Amino acid sequence: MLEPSEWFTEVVEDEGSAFSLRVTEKLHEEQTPYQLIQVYATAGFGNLLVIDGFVMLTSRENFLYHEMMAHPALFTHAGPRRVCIIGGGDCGTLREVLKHPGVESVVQIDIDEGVTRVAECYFPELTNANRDPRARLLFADGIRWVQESAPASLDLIIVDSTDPVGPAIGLFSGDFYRDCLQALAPEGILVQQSESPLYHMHILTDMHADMRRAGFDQTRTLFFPQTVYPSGWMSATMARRGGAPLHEFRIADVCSKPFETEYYNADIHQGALAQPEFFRRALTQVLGA
Ligand code: AG3
Repeated sequence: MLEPSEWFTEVVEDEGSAFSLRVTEKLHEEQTPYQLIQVYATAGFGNLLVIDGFVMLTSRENFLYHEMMAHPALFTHAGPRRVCIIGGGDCGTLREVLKHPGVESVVQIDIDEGVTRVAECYFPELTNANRDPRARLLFADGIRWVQESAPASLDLIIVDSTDPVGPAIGLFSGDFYRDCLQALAPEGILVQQSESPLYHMHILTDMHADMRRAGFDQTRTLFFPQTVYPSGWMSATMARRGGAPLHEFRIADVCSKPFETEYYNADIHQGALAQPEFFRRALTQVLGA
C-alpha cells in the first residue's frame, strides 16, 4: 500500500486518472487573494509547484512546456521585437523569450505576484533572467492590460495560464481574443496553452472557433509531450490574421540559434506541427473544410 501522505496526487475525476509524485517535504503553502500556492520537494522531480491543487511545473521537466510555449511562435514570426506574456508568473516562459536577441521588450502580466515571489525562492533557475533590462514584470489583470494596450503595439502575445477554471477563465474567450487581435501588429501572433488533446478536445475546438470568430483567419495547434500534466500530452495553439502560413517557420534561424535549449529544435518544431487524425477530423467538423 502507498502511504498517501507521501504522495502528491492530481486526480482527473472525469477521466478516471491521476498522476502522483513522491514528495519528501512541503516547502511552502500560501493562500493569495487569487489562489492556493503550494511548493513541495519531490523524490525524483526536484521542486513541484502546485496551484489550486493542479500541477504547474517541476524543476526537472518544465523545459518541455516553457520551450514549446516560447520558441515555435517566436521562430514562426519573421522578426518578433515586442512580446507580452499573460500569466507566466513563474517566469519560465519569460526566460525562454529572453534568449532571443532580437526581442527588444517583454512585458509579463500575471495577476498574482505570489507566484513570482515563490518562483524566485524555489525555482531561481526560472527567474534569474528577470533582471534583463528588456523585461518588465507587472502584477495586474492581463485581460484589462491587453484591452488597454495600444493598437498594433505587439508582435507576440503568449498566454501561459492555469486551466480554464478560476482566475484564468476569461483568457479562454472570444472577447479576449478580439482584444489580442487589436493589440497585435500586422503579422502578429497569439499563442496560448490549449491543454491536452486527449482529455480536452472541447477546449481545443472551442479555442479554434473562438479565435476564428474573433478575426484570426489562421489557427494552428502544436503538440508536445508533457510528463506531469493530465494525460502526459499537451498542446499550444497559435493564431494570426494574414501573414505567412503558421506551419512555416524560420528553420535556418532555428538551426543556427545562438542559445541552448533542452528540447526544442527544428525537427521538434516540425514534429509538433503534425496533426493527429482525430484532431484533424474534429477541427474540420467545427471549422468546415
Ligand atoms: N500552465 C499550464 C498549466 C496546466 C496544468 N494543468 C493541470 N495540471 N491540470 C503552467 C504554468 C507554467 N508556466
